[in-house]
Amino acid sequence: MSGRDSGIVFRALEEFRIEIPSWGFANTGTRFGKFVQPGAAATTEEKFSDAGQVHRVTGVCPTIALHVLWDCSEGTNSVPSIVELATRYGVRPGSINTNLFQDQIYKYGSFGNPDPEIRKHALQHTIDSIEIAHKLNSRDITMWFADGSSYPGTANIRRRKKWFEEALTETHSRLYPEQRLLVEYKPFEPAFYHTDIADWGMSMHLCKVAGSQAKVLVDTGHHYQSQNIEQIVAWLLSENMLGGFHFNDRRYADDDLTLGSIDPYQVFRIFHEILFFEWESGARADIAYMIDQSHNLKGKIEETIQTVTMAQQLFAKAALVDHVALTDAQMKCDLIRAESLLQDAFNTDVRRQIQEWRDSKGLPQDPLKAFQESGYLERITKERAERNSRSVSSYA
Ligand code: RM4
Ligand code: MN
Ligand code: MN
Repeated sequence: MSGRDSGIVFRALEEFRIEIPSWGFANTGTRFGKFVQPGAAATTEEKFSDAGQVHRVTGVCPTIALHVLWDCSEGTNSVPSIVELATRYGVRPGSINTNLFQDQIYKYGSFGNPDPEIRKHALQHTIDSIEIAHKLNSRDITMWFADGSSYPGTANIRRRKKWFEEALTETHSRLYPEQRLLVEYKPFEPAFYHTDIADWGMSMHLCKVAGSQAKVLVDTGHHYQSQNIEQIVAWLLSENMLGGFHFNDRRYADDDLTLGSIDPYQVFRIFHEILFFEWESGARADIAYMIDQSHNLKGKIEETIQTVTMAQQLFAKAALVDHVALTDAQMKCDLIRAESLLQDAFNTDVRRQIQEWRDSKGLPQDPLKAFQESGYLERITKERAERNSRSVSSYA
């Protein structure tokens, strides 16, 4: 690798950070049942502890995303204990995720529910989440809605849109000045006929109605098959409406597989659009990189480390694209040269430079190996196995 390229990889790694989800360490499954892992985390403390291990060996995951109902069961009263966990395990709370999909009252929706009392209840949960975020010094409040309908004719789509506009505007008015509201979209599931925020256009519309601190959150698994996600990213960037990502990979739908396990070139193309935009505009895009995966089968901590190191590699590769040459080739419609510039960058092996960067930071060259040799997994497996074996995994 040339000196120019090594320098670029180093600089890219200096700026790259990615947030890990607390729920990535807990037992998860499919709608047919949960698969229990003996070492899975069941408490917020265990999630912080596991996240701390990922940060310890990678050095690039200083924050953990929290899900309000799962991690802050006592609302704002949970704040002191979370602050304590953050200090103890060396990872700060990151984005705060509202939960408007789990409680029975949300069977027919939250912000889109025809019942004004339920809409009010959902709004109160959101306001509480903003307060929790503020007390934890978390900037981003992330909202994903399961709202929608499963049979034609059963919901008034336009009215529900209006209720969303109202509730998100109210939510936005409660934000603290430094906070952001990130609004996620998803085409289907759990609703199978219409979903209230089904795509980036709907999310962007609602964000624009709500106010300037609201931005779109792109979950890479939340698109139809073969949709061009990097084009969506480019459009959102040019509209200053891209707030962040939930990274994961997919083969069929919202599969929540390991990032880059199916289509690493797509993640590379997404990073390329961001870095190309930054080069062209001369400004850093204010984007939260987050992981949102469901580690059903592979060891959760190991899979998280695998994801983080893959993200680093793809980001570093994307940084290698020669923007001056690419612009020139694009303007001259030199298709072969333009495409080759992307392919050459993607095909560059950056692993050696990443190891050198880790070395320079006093981090293990091989984070996965360092974790596997640490004895941590054996220890938590011993500590948690008995309890986890008693956890309910079936719906019967
Ligand atoms: C959803 C969505 C949200 C996440 C939940 C658990 O599919 O991706 O971001 O909070 O799952
Ligand atoms: Mn998500
Ligand atoms: Mn999802």
